[in-house]
Amino acid sequence: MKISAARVIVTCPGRNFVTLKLETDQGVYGIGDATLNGRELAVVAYLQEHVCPLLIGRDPRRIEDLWQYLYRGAYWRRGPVTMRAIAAVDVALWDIKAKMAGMPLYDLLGGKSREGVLVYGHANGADLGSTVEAVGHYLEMGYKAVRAQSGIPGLDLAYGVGRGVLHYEPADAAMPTETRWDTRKYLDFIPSLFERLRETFGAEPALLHDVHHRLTPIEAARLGKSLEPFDLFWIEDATPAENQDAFRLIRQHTTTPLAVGEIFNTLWDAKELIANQLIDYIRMTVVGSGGITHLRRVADFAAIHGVRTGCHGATDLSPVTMGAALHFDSWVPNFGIQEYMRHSEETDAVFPHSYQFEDGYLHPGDTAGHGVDIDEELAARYPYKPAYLPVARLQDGTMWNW
Ligand code: GCO
Ligand code: MG
Repeated sequence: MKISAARVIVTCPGRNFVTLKLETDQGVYGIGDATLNGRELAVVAYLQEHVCPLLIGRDPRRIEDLWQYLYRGAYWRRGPVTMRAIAAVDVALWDIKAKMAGMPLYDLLGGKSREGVLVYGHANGADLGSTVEAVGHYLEMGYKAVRAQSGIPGLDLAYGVGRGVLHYEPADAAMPTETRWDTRKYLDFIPSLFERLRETFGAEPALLHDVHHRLTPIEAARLGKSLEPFDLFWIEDATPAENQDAFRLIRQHTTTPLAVGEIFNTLWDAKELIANQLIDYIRMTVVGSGGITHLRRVADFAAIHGVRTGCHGATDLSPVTMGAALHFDSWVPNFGIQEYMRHSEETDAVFPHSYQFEDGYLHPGDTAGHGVDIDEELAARYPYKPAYLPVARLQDGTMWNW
């Protein structure tokens, strides 16, 4: 059996997605997501110029060997561009293998460990009142876990606050939108939001919050401490994690669970965090971290240190990643939760899929493979459109972390 074609498909049904399609001489094909939000064409070039030519004629059944070939063989390891390219190949190969076996991917991984995949939705509002309303809306839809982000009094354009009720799309401009940040205003406001959410909705719903790398370790420690009475499921990306040791300080001060990892690319980015039990949830997912082959290694390493998974699932992760992640989530023994930011109708039409939401859980479906396809004719109607993520500056203009 041989790979006969490797094609990169770029489409923008409301936002940009990069998809790799691998065809074989036996008719069966597989697809993988390679989207890197705001830097999409770097991965397109990496794949088209440097990876696709290497794949033609190779045996698609040798997933592990191909992974090692692309990782070790490039000499230049790791990083968001390389690991997304490898992930796209890997996910497409797992798709092919599962289709050949006539099994849903979760069966090939070891079978289901649970009946459904617990997901959290994104509630946001321009102020406290509208955020409370938005959380109520998600609970009415059946969600059991909701992430709450709100506009901060005195600040325009807070992270995570969208323009519609169900859809939040940060990569919204041809040049990066400039936002302003003020840590004190934020730290003063956020506990009152979660206090109100608990008063309104009681103890039952799981509540989450994304700090989006904005705080220093000691500020993050203070936030975690001040949120303890409201029993959060997690706070995410409380401080940047290039220095993994930074989490030690946060951990010493608070029992609020910590999640991190959506921008990590390999186990090495998380090794100290996991081995020292400085976090509770690892947020890496298939597209950012070298595909299923690498992610399951991360999960196994996390399992022996009592860390659970919480895969990233924002809209810039295409339905192909969502499908593959749901098979992974269905199998992985140390599953925690899955993020689920709904895609637009246009995106869902370009990527027909078998996964479904029901009563707070997502189900991957029983189609052979990962259960997500691409309608290439429809995809061709939405040409690539440059779109950047915003940037953040402090009130005096100093560059900060968005
Ligand atoms: C999340 C993320 C996203 C990112 C986005 C960047 O937790 O879902 O923080 O909102 O900002 O994926 O491309
Ligand atoms: Mg996040």
